[in-house]
Parts: sequence; structure tokens; C-alpha cells
Amino acid sequence: RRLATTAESTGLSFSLTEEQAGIQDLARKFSREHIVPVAAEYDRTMEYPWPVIKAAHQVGLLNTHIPEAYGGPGLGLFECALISEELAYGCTGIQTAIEANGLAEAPVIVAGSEETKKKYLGRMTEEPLVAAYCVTEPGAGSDVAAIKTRAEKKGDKWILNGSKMWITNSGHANWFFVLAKSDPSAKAHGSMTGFVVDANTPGIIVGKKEINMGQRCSDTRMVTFENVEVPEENVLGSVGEGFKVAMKAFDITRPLVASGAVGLAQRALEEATKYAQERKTMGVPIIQHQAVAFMLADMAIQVEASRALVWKAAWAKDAGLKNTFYASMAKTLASRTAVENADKAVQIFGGAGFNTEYPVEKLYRDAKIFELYEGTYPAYARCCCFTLSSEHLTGTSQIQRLIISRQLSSLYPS
Ligand code: CS8
Ligand code: FAD
Repeated sequence: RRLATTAESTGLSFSLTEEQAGIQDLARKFSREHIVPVAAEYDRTMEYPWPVIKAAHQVGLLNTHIPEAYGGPGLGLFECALISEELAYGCTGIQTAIEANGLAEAPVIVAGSEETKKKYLGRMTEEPLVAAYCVTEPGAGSDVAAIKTRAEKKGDKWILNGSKMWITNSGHANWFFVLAKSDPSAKAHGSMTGFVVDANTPGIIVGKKEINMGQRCSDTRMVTFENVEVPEENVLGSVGEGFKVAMKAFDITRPLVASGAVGLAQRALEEATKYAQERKTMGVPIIQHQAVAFMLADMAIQVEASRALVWKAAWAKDAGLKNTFYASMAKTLASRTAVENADKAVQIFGGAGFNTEYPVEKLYRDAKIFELYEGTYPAYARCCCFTLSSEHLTGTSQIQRLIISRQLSSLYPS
């Protein structure tokens, strides 16, 4: 049974249009020229990659899904995925900083009024600014419905109080998307509202930059809201609709996180293949040892399979279909691929793989977060009905099996 049945069929094709190939070329060239050469240094210094972000803005590689009506290029999710993969090939820390803009913008695109879109999306296209998406809290990550940040209506303003944790781009953001409980007495999912909040509003306290295992130039911080006044017009959609707005944003961004993971996995494959042809042991290049060649083959298979699923998830969205199912599958498979390919690349490099002079130890550190942010496995359990072949997934594979069995009965009723 197919889930996507309502789109008008254009036939199946894996070839890109001339325009898509042009967009991919632009992003590839940008990544090779502006990201690859500086990635290791940004990793070392952990500085925020402003010069790269500004250059990306200049060539149109930032805010790529902002509609033309608000000054953006209005690209489809598929084209955005092509870009995301290429940027991630260069450095996923830099790509995350860039994509986090898209994440903050997504709720505004999904639910913002015309005025809000003009104001907050418009300014992103006019100058190189960044924004942040504030949902996770110290006490609530996977379980979004458990957030505690409060929004109370006072006259024509909303007053926000609470803390958000692990917020990407927050130290540099011009504005925030904030999810808060506007009516704690309402049923969990109807108790939340989404807001756009200008970063310079009094009462916002941005914490220290967190020092993470990988993607170290990406900026992650706690953000605290103390009696922060937000005007009524900055409510996104309706009061009580915030949870769904926050989730709909993921339908746009999870395929892009997944394509970022594919970019990292592709990079690992390329670096390992090149090295395996140069490095000799027992008188031959190590690629001639079947154990090494088969690792490379597995890496290539995983990249192709992950990319195909990303493309399907993006295609479904562009075709106007609900893509949550495929977005979650793509994110789950691609993030595992990134982790496994980076691991294999380090293995193939041997001792050199453990050293910062070579590119793969960074890939290894950068990869893990793809399995954590934008939802860990359980978040996908309800959507994902396939299993992954990794011993690391014992618990969550069980959850996935549970879900498979649940979905099977509705897919194939007796
Ligand atoms: O809580 C959900 C979840 O997704 N948790 C994971 C949270 C997460 O992913 N956080 C990421 C934070 S951002 C981040 O990490 C950024 S990383 C840096 C930038 C990277 C570059 C981009 C859940 C666990 C999946 C579900 O929670 P539940 O509380 O069990 O809710 P449900 O019962 O599933 O749903 C409640 C209602 O909401 C509706 N819903 C759910 N999903 C959707 C989508 N679209 C529309 N509506 C949705 N996708 C659902 O249908 C329910 O509606 P009802 O009307 O109540 O039936
Ligand atoms: P928890 O929810 O506490 O989960 C802990 C562990 O328990 C995980 O292994 C999880 O898989 C498991 N678990 C949880 N629930 C279940 C269950 N029901 N069944 C089985 N196992 C379960 N958030 C934002 O809002 N905006 C951002 O910009 C952002 N950027 C981030 C950047 C970085 C670098 C990091 C590290 C995080 C970022 N996050 C952001 C937060 C991220 O989305 C959360 O960390 C993630 O959703 C997991 O939540 P948690 O850390 O609270 O883990």
C-alpha cells in the first residue's frame, strides 16, 4: 500500500532538471571553495562562521525556502535538500548554522500572518541575519508536550517566562521562534502557542556557548525568558495551535537534516576511498584487501539508499503530500548512515584516522549529533516502520518493531 497516492504523477526520474543541476553545482562549488578549506580551523577555534554565512547569503544559499513573495528564492524542498547535502559535505557545523535559520523560519512560513512573514522573513533576505528555533527545554526534549515555558496574556501582550536549552544560533540570532504553554489547563497538545520574539526584547538572557563533541563552530546555548513582552501580532497561527506548528516545521526541516547527514556520509566515503587507494600494506593498496573494499562498498550502498529516501521525503512535501512518515524515515536512516560511514572511514584510515591532521576524525565527532537533534529515535518510532541493521540500536529497534506491528495491522486489516 502506498501512502502517497494523491499526487499527480510526473513519472519516476532520478535525473535532475537543468535548474536543479545548476543549483547543485552552485552549492557544490561554494562548499569546495568557501567551506572545505576553513572547516578544520572553525572546528579548532569553535568560532561562529559569520564570513561563510555572509558569503552564502550573497550567493543565495541562505534562507532558500523563503517564498519569493518575501524576497527569498522560494525553492522547493527537493532543491533545498540538494544544497544542504553539498554544504554538509564541506562542514556539518557550518551547515547546521545555515539550516538552523531554515528551521526558525519554517514555523513562520507554516503559520505566520502576511505581516509577520513580510517582517521576519523579509529581513532575513535583505541582510545576512540568523534566527533560532526554541522548543527544547532542560526538562523536555523528546517529549515536546512536557515543556514548561509559560506565556500569559496581559492586556494586548503576552509575557514569556522559562528556559530553552540547546538552542542553535541563539548567541547570534536576530529573532527566535518560541513554543510556550499558553493554557496549561488545556489538553497537552492544545495548551501551547508559538511566538516570534525579537532577540533584543528586554528579559532575554542568552547563556554561554556550549562546548559540544562535534559541529563545534555551530552555536548552541541556553536561552532564558524573564517577563519577556511579546505583542499579540507575534502569535504564529492561533492560540493553542503551537504544538502542531512546531511539528509541521519538522516536516520541512527533517529531510534537510537528513540530507546534511548524507553529505557527511558521502564525504566519509570519498575520503576513505581515496586513502585506500594510496595506502599500501602487504605490498598492495589497502583497497585491494577485500575487508577494506567491502567496507567501502557498504558505505556506498548506505549513501545511495539514504539519499534516495531523502529525495522521496522532499519530493512528497513538494508534491503537496503529508511527508511526516518519509521525513522521519529519511532522518533516521541518513543519520545512522552518517555515524556508520564516519566510523568506517576512521577504521580505513587506521591510526591516521584518529589524528586531527586528517579529515575523518572530525567527521566521526560531527556525525553523532544527527541521531540526536531534530528528534531522537523514539520521536520517530511512531512514524518509522523499518529496522536498521546496527547493533547500536537495540532499544530503539525494539520500539520500531513495536511500531511496525502497530502499523501493519492498519496497513493490512484482516
Ligand atoms: O514530541 C514529538 C516530537 O517530534 N519530539 C521530538 C522533538 C524534536 O524533534 N525536537 C527537535 C528540536 S529542534 C532541533 O533539535 C534543532 S537541531 C539544529 C538545527 C538543525 C538544522 C535544521 C513526538 C514525540 C513525535 C510526538 O509527540 P506526542 O506528544 O506523542 O504527540 P502526537 O500524539 O504524536 O501528536 C499530537 C497532535 O499533533 C499532531 N501532529 C503531530 N505531528 C504532526 C505533524 N504535522 C501535523 N500535525 C502533527 N508533523 C497529531 O496529529 C496530533 O493531533 P490531534 O489533533 O491531537 O490528533
Ligand atoms: P531526552 O528526551 O531526555 O532523551 C534522552 C534519551 O532517552 C535519548 O536516548 C532518547 O532517545 C531516550 N528516550 C526519550 N524518550 C523515550 C521514549 N519514549 N522511549 C524510548 N527512549 C526514549 N532544540 C531546539 O529546540 N532547538 C535547537 O536549535 C536545537 N539545537 C540543538 C543542537 C544541539 C547540538 C543539541 C545537542 C541539541 C539541540 N536541540 C535543539 C535539542 C534536541 O532536539 C534534543 O536534545 C533532542 O530532541 C533530545 O532531547 P533530550 O536531549 O532532552 O533527550
